[in-house]
Amino acid sequence: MTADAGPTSVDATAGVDGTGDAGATRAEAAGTGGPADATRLRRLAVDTLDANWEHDHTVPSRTLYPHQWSWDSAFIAIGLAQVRPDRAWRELASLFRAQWADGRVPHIVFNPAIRVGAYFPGPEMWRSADVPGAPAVATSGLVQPPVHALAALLAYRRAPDPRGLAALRRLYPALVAQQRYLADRRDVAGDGLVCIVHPWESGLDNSPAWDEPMAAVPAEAAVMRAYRRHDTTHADAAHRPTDLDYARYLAIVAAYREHGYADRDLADGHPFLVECPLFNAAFGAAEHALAEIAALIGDDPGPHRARATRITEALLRRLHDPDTGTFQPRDLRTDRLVNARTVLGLTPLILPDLPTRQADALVVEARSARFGVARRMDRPLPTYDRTAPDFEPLRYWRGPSWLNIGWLVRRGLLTHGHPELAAGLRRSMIGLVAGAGCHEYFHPDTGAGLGSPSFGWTAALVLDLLAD
Ligand code: 2M8
Repeated sequence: MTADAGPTSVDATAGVDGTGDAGATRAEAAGTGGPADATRLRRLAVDTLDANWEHDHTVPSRTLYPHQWSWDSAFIAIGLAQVRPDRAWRELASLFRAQWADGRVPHIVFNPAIRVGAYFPGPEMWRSADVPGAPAVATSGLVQPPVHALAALLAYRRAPDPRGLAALRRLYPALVAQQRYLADRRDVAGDGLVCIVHPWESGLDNSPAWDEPMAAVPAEAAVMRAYRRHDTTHADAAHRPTDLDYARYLAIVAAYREHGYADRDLADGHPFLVECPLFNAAFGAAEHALAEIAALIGDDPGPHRARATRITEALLRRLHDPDTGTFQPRDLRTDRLVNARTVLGLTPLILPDLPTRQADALVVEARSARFGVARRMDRPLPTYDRTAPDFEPLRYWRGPSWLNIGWLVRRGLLTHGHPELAAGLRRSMIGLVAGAGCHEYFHPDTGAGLGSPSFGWTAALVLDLLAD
């Protein structure tokens, strides 16, 4: 049981389906009620964001994640833009203040006011202060999917005023530097795609997508006896990555840290090198967003459009699996595509220039029994093929439903002309929050809330969904 302060769940039975959709599922009915229901959900979401606000950023969760996380801040800014636009811009600005000289945006920015030991692994494990070019504040040395340019653009669209434009103008060079870091330093295979050097960089930490590459990382679960994991005191251990996962996470962190977080020669021995479809789809979507931001602030969108085209081409060339019609991560240490069919494979739908044939195949995959996207969804979108024998409905990114992923897939469905499926997914996601509150993730069969009960991006993205 988690112990976050803040609002608890809304009454799951209170929603009445105002659209008259006979046969709507319980979760859908709870979320598609009339205006009173939407008002209550909005209140819950705003209260959650307010409770998690911490001087210049929003913590994902007061207990489990008491610092600032990179892609969380991006999703959170999208929701904040609607209700507290000033905070949306402060959220992004504080994250980018911690950008390293090489352009990397660290995946965690540690709040020095939080007691040592409140999160594991903390600053003592990362030792960013030892690295030239790291900011004054302690950070991790990893990155997360670059959804920030898209977030900044969408935040501006929700609050298109002169302050927003000024904020966009200030952020633009930092967003460009973030992309340049990824393009110049992380293209380990020289194929135009970004390589992630740790599963934490994917954001889907223990996804079955990483089982094959992680199996090659030498580590023993017993190593964890020397440490105190903080997550399992706030969340059920059965819902979290295992000790063996953590032993491997730490081994990969140590390897990168000992290398001074330098990205040259990674191919010679770094233990985890993977090209992830979601990370690279975000990388391409960022160039599309930067093109629009450039146009808004009077800069040249052309180079961004050209880069976006090249990224989509590289994704098609390197990560598209013609046998399944979906996108799969590529393990650069074996140069093979990973087999597990996870929701990562659907996310290139967010690329507007994905060709129709491949986009259609992704929609077929999304509608299959594996993921169950439908006009009327009877269960939430899972993060992993629900027909797989190792599908785990409770364990973090190995099955449960997450709002940020559903939000991205819905965006992709809208982009590629599937408004009815997008509407079904939207209703299902709103229904999850109406039924269980702003939880971190949800049981993919029952919709029960799991993880932190007061989670930042769930609150922010439900606000965004309600506004559409
Ligand atoms: C989770 O990851 C952190 C490590 O970065 C953790 O488990 O401690 C993931 O869900 C990640 O996607 C997310 O950004 C982070 C904070 O919400 O938590």
